[in-house]
This record gives sequence, structure tokens and C-alpha cells, in this order.
Amino acid sequence: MSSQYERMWSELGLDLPAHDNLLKVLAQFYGDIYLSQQGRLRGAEYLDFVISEVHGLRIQELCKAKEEGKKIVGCFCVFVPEELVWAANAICVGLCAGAEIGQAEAERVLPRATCALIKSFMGFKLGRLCPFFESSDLVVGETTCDGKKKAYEILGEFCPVHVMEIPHMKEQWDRTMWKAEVLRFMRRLEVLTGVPITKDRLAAALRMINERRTVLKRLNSLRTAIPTPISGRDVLLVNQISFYDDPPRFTKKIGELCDELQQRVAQGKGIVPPETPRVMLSGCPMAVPNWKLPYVVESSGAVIVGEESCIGTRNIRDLVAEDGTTLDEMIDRIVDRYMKIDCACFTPNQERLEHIVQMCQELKVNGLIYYTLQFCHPYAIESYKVEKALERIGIPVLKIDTDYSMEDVRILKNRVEAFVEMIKG
Ligand code: BJ8
Repeated sequence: MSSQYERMWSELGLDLPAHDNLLKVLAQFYGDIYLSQQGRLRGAEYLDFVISEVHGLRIQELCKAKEEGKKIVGCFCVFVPEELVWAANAICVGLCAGAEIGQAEAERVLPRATCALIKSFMGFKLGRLCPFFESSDLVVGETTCDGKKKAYEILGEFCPVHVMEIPHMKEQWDRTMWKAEVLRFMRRLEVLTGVPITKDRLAAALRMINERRTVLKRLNSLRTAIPTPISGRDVLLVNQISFYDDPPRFTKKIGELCDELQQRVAQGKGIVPPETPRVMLSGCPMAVPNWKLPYVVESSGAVIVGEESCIGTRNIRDLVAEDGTTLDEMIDRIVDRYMKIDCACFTPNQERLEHIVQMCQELKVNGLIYYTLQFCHPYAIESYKVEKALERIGIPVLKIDTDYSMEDVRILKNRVEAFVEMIKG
């Protein structure tokens, strides 16, 4: 792929030798974790293709769109109302934040004791390694956790950044503030693109993103079957790709994959034997290519049947109601939908506990693995309440606190294997 796209990457200003290295490592990692799986679906070819072309064909599409006058808006958080981005005729993309990359550059501007996700996006930017970043005309940050909030101030020295203030409680006042923030974001997008967000444009964007969320809901509901018809690794990948690929294409392809899954379920076929322990992951988001823990879990005799995470159920649980008839009503529907997000940055955050309990029951899990990135206080501290809530319904919990390095794989594997043995019963 390198030679074919080298000119484009160089025009985007990427550090070509370092980027080449990254692609090589990624290809090897993907081969080991994904292509080695037995009994994958035909529909997984789409996933393999998107990943193999994620810095190639997709970037080419973005460059072409830019030539035609479109703007690219990059973001990191599911709190950013992407419907507005599409309604302003811009393209919304998730930015790379899931690899241990550009560490030295990142640690020049950030303390070492910063969560891996933040260090990763800073490293991708300062190391000039992410073509999505380099294509972005605007990066949208948010005041979710303190680490991100302060890191965006620094990131703003290297690219245009718009920071959205995120409420941390769910009182009426918080909703009022959030609506003001949504409107401020809308105006920023209109200035960026020169395209006014009209009622019709917004209605079309709401429909498009709702359709994408709906197909992901269908996927999640199909995997509740026993035996589960698809690996957790593949579902994580589907969720990760949903942040990069063109939404209508993604919806169509995942719809086809679901048709195939439906047949599997009807035939009682699974990706693993029916007695395989079913595990749910919960906690910090796993941005692409963070596949370490899912790989460890699924190579230790368990199967992942759910992800209580932003790159998982949190991003698809709620749709934006499409019954708004005026622009203001539509904005209200967006505001309400995003206020339902139960990120650990909220206090109190009882809904999250209820959602986790509900998911564990619906997915018939044998155990939950609570995953945090080191130095992520919101998720690490909330684990106390999650553990207690699950104790009440008899679901065992294993807590894993890690980063993006591969150094602890052996230790993680030992711990996960012991947990899987225990939940087998
Ligand atoms: S809505 S989970 S995507 S903020 S892992 S950077 S919280 S220290 S990522 Fe998130 Fe939005 Fe919430 Fe979801 Fe901070 Fe924790 Fe790091 Fe985190």
C-alpha cells in the first residue's frame, strides 16, 4: 500500500518512515489477532478491507471530498453530536488514539502519568502519524475528564480545536448549558463550512446516524444467542470502524453481515461451543487498534458478548427522536439524546450501574471484566460501585488496569485464565 499512497501521505505532511513502520506493525498485529480466527463470517471481509485501507482508500476519499470543498471534522468522544457535523455538509471522523505511538513526543508536553488514550492522540499529532488528524480542518475536544480538558489546550497549539463544555450532572441547569453548547458548536460548524444547518439537512443527518446505530443494535441483539455467532473481537472492530467509514456504506455492509449472522443463529451455529464462558467488558473505550485485552480474553477460553463502553453499547443505545418538526425541536431531541450518555465523568451516575446490570442479565454473562486505562480516575473510581452492583446479582468481576504496551500481556493472560476457570463453575 505504501508506494500507492506515498504522495498523498507526504502532501498531508506525515512522517513517512515512522508512518511506514506503524503500518507494518499494525498489519502484523491485525494478522495475529484477527486473521488467525477460525470460522469467521464472509462479511468480515469488509472489516479486513477497511482496516487494510484505513490510511489509504478512506483517506483518499477524504482528500477528494476536501478538493470538492468539504471540511473534515475530527473528534474523540461520543459526546460530540456528529449529526450536526454531517448536517453542515462536513465529514465526521474519529481520530487515532488507541496505540502506543509518539510516546516521546507526547511526554514532552504531557506528564508521564497521563492516560494512554490522551498520550496516544497527542503522540499521533506531534509525531505526524495519523492521516485523519492531518486531514482534519477542525478537531473537536470536550471537557469530559481533566486529562482531556487540559490536553486540548496544548493540542490547540498544533491544530484548530473547538472544545465543547460537557455537563457533569444531569439537572435542568446542566441541560440548559448543554443546549447552549450544542448551539455554539452548530454556529462554529456553519462558519467552518459556510453551510447553514437547516431543518431538512439536519433531518437527513439524524436519519443517517440513527440508521447506523440501528444496524449496530441489530448486531448486538444477534450476538445474545447461545452459542454466540460472532467473536467479541470482530464486534469491537465493527464498532471501531463505525467511527471512520462512510455511514451509509457502513450501515449497508453491517446489515449484510447481520443477515449472515441471522442464518448462523437460525442454524444454531456459534463461533465457539455453547458452554464457552460468556464475558462482558466494561470501562474505558478501546480505540482502534487497541485489541490487546479482547485478544487475551478470547485466547483464554472465554468469548466476549458485550462491551459496556463508548466503542460499544454506549454509543448506540439511544437514537435521536426523529419527531422534531422545527430546527429548534430537532436540536432539543439531540440535546436530550446526548444527555442520556452515562460516561463516568457524570456524578452521580446511577444509570450506568443500571445499564451494566441490565446488560449482564440480557447477555447472560458469566463474568464481567472491568477495564481501565492507568491514570483514568473516572472509570477506575467508578469500578467500586460497579463491583457492588454486580455482587448483588452474583456476577463475578475481574478488574484490569493497563495501558497500550504489550509488556503486561503475560500477566494479563494469567489473570484472565484464572478468572475464566473460576467462572466456568
Ligand atoms: S463519553 S468515556 S469517549 S470521555 S480513558 S481520556 S475518561 S482519563 S475516554 Fe471517553 Fe467521551 Fe466519556 Fe466516552 Fe479521560 Fe479516562 Fe483517559 Fe478517557
